[in-house]
Amino acid sequence: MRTEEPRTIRLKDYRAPDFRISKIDLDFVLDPEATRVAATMKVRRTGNKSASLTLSGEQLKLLALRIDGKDLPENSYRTDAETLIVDSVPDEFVLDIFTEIAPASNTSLEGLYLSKGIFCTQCEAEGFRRMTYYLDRPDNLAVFTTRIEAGKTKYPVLLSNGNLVRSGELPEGRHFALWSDPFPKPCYLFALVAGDLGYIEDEFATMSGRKVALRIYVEHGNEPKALYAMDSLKRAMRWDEEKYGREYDLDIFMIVAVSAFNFGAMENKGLNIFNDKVLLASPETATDEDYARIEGVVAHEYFHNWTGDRITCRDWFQLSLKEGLTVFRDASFSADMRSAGVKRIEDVKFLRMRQFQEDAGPLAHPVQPQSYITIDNFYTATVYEKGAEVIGMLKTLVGNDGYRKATDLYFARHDGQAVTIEEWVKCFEDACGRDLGQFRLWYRQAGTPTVEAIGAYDAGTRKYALTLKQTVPPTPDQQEKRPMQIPVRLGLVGRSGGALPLTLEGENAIGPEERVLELTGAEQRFVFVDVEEEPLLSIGRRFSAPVHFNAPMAAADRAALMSRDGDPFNRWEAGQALATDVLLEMADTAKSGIAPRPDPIYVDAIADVLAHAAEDHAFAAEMLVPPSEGELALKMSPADPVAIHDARTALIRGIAEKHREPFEVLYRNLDSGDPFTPDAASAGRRRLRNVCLRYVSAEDTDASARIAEAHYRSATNMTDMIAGLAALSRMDWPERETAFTDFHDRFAGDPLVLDKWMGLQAGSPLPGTVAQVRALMKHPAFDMKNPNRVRALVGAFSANHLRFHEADGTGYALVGETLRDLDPINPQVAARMAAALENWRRYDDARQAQMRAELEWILKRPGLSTNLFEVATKMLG
Ligand code: 0A1
Ligand code: ZN
Repeated sequence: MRTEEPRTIRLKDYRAPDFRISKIDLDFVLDPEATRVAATMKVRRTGNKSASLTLSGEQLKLLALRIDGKDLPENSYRTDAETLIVDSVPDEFVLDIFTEIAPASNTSLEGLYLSKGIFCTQCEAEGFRRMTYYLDRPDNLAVFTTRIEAGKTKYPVLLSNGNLVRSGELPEGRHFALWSDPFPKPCYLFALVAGDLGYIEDEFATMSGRKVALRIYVEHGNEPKALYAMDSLKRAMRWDEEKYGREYDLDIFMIVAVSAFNFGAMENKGLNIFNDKVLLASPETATDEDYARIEGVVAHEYFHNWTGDRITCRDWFQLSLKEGLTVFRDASFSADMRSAGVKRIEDVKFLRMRQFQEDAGPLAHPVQPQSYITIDNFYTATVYEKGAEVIGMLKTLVGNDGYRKATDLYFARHDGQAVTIEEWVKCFEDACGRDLGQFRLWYRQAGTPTVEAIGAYDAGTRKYALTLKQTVPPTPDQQEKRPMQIPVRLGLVGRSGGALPLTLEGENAIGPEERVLELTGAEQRFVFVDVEEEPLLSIGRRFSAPVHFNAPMAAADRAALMSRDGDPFNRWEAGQALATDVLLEMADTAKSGIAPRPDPIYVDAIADVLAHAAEDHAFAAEMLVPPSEGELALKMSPADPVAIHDARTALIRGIAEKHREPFEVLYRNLDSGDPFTPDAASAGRRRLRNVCLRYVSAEDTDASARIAEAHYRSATNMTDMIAGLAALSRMDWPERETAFTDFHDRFAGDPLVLDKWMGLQAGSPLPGTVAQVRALMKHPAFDMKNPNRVRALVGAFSANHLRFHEADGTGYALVGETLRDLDPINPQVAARMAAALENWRRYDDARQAQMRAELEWILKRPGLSTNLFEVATKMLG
């Protein structure tokens, strides 16, 4: 049990620092057990005359301190576990700090650590303080130079931010490199890499004609697997010039892929560091999903160069300033590279699964949080994905031209600064002449609003009156909520399928076929005139706001929208809404012990999807996948994992049975036999064929197992292999074992591929999955110290809705135990994985009690990290 309560940091307490460090020269003498760090800083007092200099530092051995070249006597400064305080310092001085650190025993992967023998750093959010004492806060911008010294054989490559100034040989087989970054930056963007790495190289000519060298460093042998990332990088660089007018600024841009990394990747200035999972790809080892992810993350980190690095955050409460905006930018890029409609569907699915769940539970917080214990816990779906939705709404409200004017103003006004979300919004007000007072609530109010839409048609007057009501639910710390400004994009669809013009009462000209209403009050009425027939309401097109759109509608009307809505996103949405209604009813039936049967309205509506599948493979694939078990659980109270699973399985079997022939024909015809290319069209074709596999093997009989095995055996790329294995993972037939063994033996040397093998087993609905996961935790490829391994196995298991919520509590025990074991090794990752339990109040009493017990047990652990303490306490709170 913790003895002292960790401190809560609040936005309202923000104060500018009393000192500024404008320049820092770092010198690293690398050694796995004892790295020496010498830091020389130019310090100037900018605030309170009598303030002591307080710097942050953790897990440091302080060797010496000098002010203006003179050693400081020990009685003139103090240190504790988190700070260094020096009293009575001059107004301007040079501070030298000499520290020693032990990268080899750093398992938290914050600060300087070793990943497979490669030195690398992770400084966001507060890792820099694990190398030296510093003003480790994003509002201190300094110019960095970095000298790195190490043994040449083991560490031939020495990298840091900026441009290489000099490098050379030293006695005793050692060498050095000196890097200089001319752009002032906060220390969270600092990076250092040293190791034996191979690389690929390319060049980019910027819009003003400057040549930029591009390098991606990987483990030797992996060079070809970095080519797709390089291609993505060049496309992202061009896109940012064309769409945002942003040009790259240094002479070189480098990416390094490492195997041990807490997140996806990191936007360090000029030296991005990537988790190898989101960088390496080849047709034999990566799925289409991996390719798309790599393209998106490479773009995301590159885009941070302007939205994050050149303009950074004043404090960590402004995190969404860079993250929400950069996610919005990478999503727009992916939409331009691939199918915009399908990308939007994928993003909304993710938002609903992760962010809506977070927003409805004990960890709910606004896009701009007001307090935290550790900022690491706020790299959340709310800050990232809801933050991106907020930017999307701004763009909808001010239009494309207004958006470009506002972002141009933002870059011009704030380049080189550490700013706030408020300053970002102000740019929109100034550039577009709008008052966004109410809009700001999107940053401050947590909780997912519900927009209820009731339409009434009067055939006599040919008017359609639409009443929109909004409610924002109470969330922890925020009981009272005010109405938000919600852009509602909508259309009216005629019974025969045509779009009806949207003319509001009082307008002279005939209105457009789609428009955006601004809902600002708790309830508002919009009257459309000259509506020639009773329309079907298509509301929330392209998901115009991160809300629950609630428009009651007959099943037959939803089925009509599924095939006729002019907006593809809402065709998909209508299908999801109908499937959800059908599945929830089936789950209710299943609960009472009766075999559930699907509503024929939905099953029949699938015929139209199949008939039009050739028009857009990827879109058809999305239309054919009913909401996941996890998504359904968010809509059922209490959620019943077994009933939900049985209902969904029965629905898929019902659809398969009804449309057997078209599924078989599609499945056969989509097999092109062409060699693999990662482009969107080929990926879409594979995706649809693999969804068809789900249906043609739906019965899970021995014949199904043979189909799935044949699919696996004939696959020529990882996407298809995984689809075959995923089908087999549901089936208790010998083919399953044979195929999994075959896969294991083929990829035994490739941890990233074995992760997929582990994940599929952890996601199996078969009984015995808990035991299987426990067995896999003893597999030689499993490593508690590598976050990718833990996420692939235990993370995948906690997303297995049926087996994680096993009635006997063994699933919870497995995850609870893992969290307790992982916490002392890597608290950041442990705290993130604890989100598996955030929903505990949504289940029946018995399951609630078991999950609660796991959380209580976590809190009793001696030496618990503040990371896990914060999330577990809030979950129980
Ligand atoms: N800024 C990175 C994400 C990131 C955040 C924290 C990290 O370590 C604690 C690492 C990476 C991004 O948005 O890509
Ligand atoms: Zn980011």
